[in-house]
Amino acid sequence: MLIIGERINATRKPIGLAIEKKDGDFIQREAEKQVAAGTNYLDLNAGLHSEKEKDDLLWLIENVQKVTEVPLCLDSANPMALQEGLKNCKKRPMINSINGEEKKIEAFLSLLENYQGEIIALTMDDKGIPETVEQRLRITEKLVKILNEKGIKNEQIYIDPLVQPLSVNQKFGLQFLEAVKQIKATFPKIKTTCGLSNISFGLPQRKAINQAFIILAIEAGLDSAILDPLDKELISSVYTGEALLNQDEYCLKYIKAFREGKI
Ligand code: THG
Repeated sequence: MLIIGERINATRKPIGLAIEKKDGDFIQREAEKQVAAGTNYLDLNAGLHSEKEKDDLLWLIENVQKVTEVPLCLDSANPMALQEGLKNCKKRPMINSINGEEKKIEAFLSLLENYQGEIIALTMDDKGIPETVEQRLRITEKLVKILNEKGIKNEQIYIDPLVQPLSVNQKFGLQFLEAVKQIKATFPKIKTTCGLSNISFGLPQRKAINQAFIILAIEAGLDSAILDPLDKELISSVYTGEALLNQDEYCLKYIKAFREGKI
């Protein structure tokens, strides 16, 4: 399971404030803590609607790269911000994300000329997030076709079938898991990811739900998740889930994580 650390996200109050005050030390510490916890990528999200998003994203990139070489995951819906961000990453970052919206897709695709890195594609289009697993699969097929035409290989693609809150609809958990299974069965080389904690939004004891959901998602074939790597019990769920589901030969990753104090 590839872990993408979610904590540097402007929608979190302390991060929003640090960006506003240009408190680079705070951002650097958030990066270091997640790296120490074993994150494979660091998600950087500079905020949704701000016209400063591009500059703020560049500032985040600059600060994080001062303290770590862990690759970045540029989390933006703004093609200009992503384009400038890509130019300023020392290591090839992951792009988070593109989706099937017709008006936007051309701008995103022009970013991808000769792009060798990984890219997250959301299963949504002009009609928003689809209601059924079937529609998610149709959007996946469309996105894969468009990306392949741009020279992006299936191995570079992470499909995000979009986790929605269980508090809104009791079927949303199962629907996500089913979407992961079908996407993996249809496109064996394609990987899947998600923003895990969306599942528990609006319910008490969110961490308990996140911890259970990640195990079910690993069983469904989820390859990666955007999550809080400082949630030690959640990380324990990742390692126990992988060991129990034959994704950890001789339980070596589990034992190593224990020895390193990660679980
Ligand atoms: N898919 C993809 N990218 C994504 C998402 C997704 N990026 C953003 C988001 N969803 C995943 N990242 C976060 C980052 C922080 C928090 C949740 C998801 C977070 N949430 C607490 C809350 O919602 O209450 C806030 C608690 C706090 O302030 O610490 O922190 O789905 N591809």
